[in-house]
Amino acid sequence: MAVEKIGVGMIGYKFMGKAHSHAYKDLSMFFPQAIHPQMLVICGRDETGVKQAQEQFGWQSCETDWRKVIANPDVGLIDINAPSNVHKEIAIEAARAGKHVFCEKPLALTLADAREMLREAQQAGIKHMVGFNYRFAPAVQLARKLIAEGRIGTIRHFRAQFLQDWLTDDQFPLVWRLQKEVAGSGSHGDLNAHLIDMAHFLVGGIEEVVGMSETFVKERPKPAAMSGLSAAGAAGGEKGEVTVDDATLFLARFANGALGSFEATRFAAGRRCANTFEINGSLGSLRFDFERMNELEVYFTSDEEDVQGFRRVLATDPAHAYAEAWWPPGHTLGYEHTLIHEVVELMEAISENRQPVPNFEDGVKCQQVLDAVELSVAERRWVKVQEL
Ligand code: SOE
Repeated sequence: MAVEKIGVGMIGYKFMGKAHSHAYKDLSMFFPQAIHPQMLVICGRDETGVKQAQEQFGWQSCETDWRKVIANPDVGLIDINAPSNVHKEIAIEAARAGKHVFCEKPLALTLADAREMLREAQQAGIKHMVGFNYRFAPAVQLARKLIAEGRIGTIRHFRAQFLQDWLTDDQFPLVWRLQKEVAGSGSHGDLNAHLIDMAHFLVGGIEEVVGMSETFVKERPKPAAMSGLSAAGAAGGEKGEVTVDDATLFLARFANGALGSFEATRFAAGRRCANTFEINGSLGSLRFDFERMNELEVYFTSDEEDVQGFRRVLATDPAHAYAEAWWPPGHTLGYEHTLIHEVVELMEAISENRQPVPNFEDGVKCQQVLDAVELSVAERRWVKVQEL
């Protein structure tokens, strides 16, 4: 049977644009049965920048007007990885045109916007996906399987951190990620969003939260040009206000009785992408650290007393998710593979005519917790997620 194809139009071409492009490019080599994405058109506002990305990433053409990408009859899937403030408008227009949508996280700037995106996507009957890529690390899939099989018993604690350090220099420029009207929030929407999704995936729904937040450096040099995480472009001289959080911490109570703690910061000197969780259950514990993403640390109370302790499982054997598509056991995977697995899920969902997971519903659930924490910070109180 001939493998199906789908034309992709991608809006955005920086860090995530490169990561998504790489996923579309490699997918068919390792997952030949999945629908083959055709990299038709990449879109960005800066003509020179997007042209360069087109050539470097391997797209057939480039465009500066996203509406033309949506209108292209050969495009069946719109991939949105531009800054968060444009997600909503593009996603809704794509859905109305009957195109499937793969949108980066956080889904929107606010819960109201995220709900509108979900509503429109459902009305249009398209497939929709949100980019919580860390779910797709085989070690995280293993954690989910062990929990589902009851191997660590009743979950008592979920303890998660996403620590970065790219803002420790107070001369780092005021990039779009530090502007509320473009990014929605700072470390909260960028990093806690991943932790919240991980908590939903592994533990379940969150009932109530209480949080605290800080912006340590309140003004930064305006960049010469918009840049992503790169410090290049600092113009020197004029400063502007940082309007998002540098760090946001919160506590949570899960519907199943478990307790959670979450910490997101861009000020953890020495921590580059320390996305970690530890889960303690009545029969054991699990620990994951993205910087060692092929490993899951496991502890089982049922082990003989004289050998009890955490042990390291390398999630690269045929028993582990996605492993057979890749290399022989022990040949490890990297960040980019989480994005390839994400796209595999999207392609399988399209061919099986079901919604991919995580989809806009998961994006809305995440946004609900994000907004509940912001309300808690503003009003200095516990907030029930259902209030929103
Ligand atoms: C920057 O803080 C960032 O690239 C996030 O935007 C990503 O979602 C996360 O995966 C890594 O850090």
